[in-house]
Amino acid sequence: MTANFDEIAKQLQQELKRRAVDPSSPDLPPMPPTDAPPEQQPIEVTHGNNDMPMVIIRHAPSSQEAQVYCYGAAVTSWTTRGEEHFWVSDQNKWQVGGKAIRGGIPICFPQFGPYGDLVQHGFARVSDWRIRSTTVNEDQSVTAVFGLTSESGQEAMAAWPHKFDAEYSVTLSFAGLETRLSVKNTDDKPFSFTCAFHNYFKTSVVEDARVFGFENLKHLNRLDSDKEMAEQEDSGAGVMLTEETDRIYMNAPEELAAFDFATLKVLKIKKTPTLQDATLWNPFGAEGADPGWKNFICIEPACVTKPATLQPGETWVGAQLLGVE
Ligand code: TA6
Repeated sequence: MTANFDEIAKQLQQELKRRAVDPSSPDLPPMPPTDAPPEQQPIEVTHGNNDMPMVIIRHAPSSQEAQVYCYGAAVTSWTTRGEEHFWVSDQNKWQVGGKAIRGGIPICFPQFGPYGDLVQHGFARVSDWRIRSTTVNEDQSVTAVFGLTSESGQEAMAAWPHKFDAEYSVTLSFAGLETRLSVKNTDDKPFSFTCAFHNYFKTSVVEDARVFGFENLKHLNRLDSDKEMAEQEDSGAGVMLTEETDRIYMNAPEELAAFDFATLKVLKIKKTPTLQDATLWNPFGAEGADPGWKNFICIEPACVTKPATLQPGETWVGAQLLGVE
């Protein structure tokens, strides 16, 4: 007998719909009622530090919460059962139009680092993004979408003469936190860009972290004029940071992980192939380092060594999914 896949797909869809609307479903915990106070709603549009506009996203069935500032579309907090997974500097001034928010997930776009004519890491992290939509999806995941276009006339964009429409969606689901950047070329000529999700993961102390997924990969050592370093043998113990480190691993695998020996926490990072590189950074107290450097490790899915090029009308998408165990 041939299986009728269309029929099975239809039934599955109906089942998902039923679960989304039926709070008594035994498999999925209920969402808060729609008349619950704002601080219990899946999406709360509010103000954060220094009265800056911010969105709080809540996925009550898995006790997750995330905070995203419109300035830089910066995710500054992600908690599971109240436990924070991002480091945020206590030196931040929290000013729209000021310095980029340091910590969480700054978006580096359309330039990673100093490689180009723009300000370090591009203008996305120092631009004011607009909230485009907020949605509770059928599978109970919750999404907030932010937009930034060349039409918004922000000062930091002046040095990049291209027309574009960028959309950044932040989703909480049973799988974890997903961030997704899509960039559309709305110009009549092609353009290229580099980018990264500059994740600042919180560590008990950075020396207790081990990073898995970088074994047997070449990397550029940014502390040595981007010298290409040979692959390191896989000892099975992960990469450990014991001194200032600033690397770009080329062709990094789609799954990476960080293990914290002090808390026994495993952080998993899945990334799309469009983010072919991944960086590893900690300043280890070097001159100018943030005083909080001991408590973070930056692992950043990135598109750096082969910039993305978009023809007029084309769209590029890069995403990461972060999970914790
Ligand atoms: O991704 C690592 C890196 O490019 C480092 O070289 C370091 O400069 C870091 O980002 C932070 O940059 P920022 O401009 O935020 O101080």
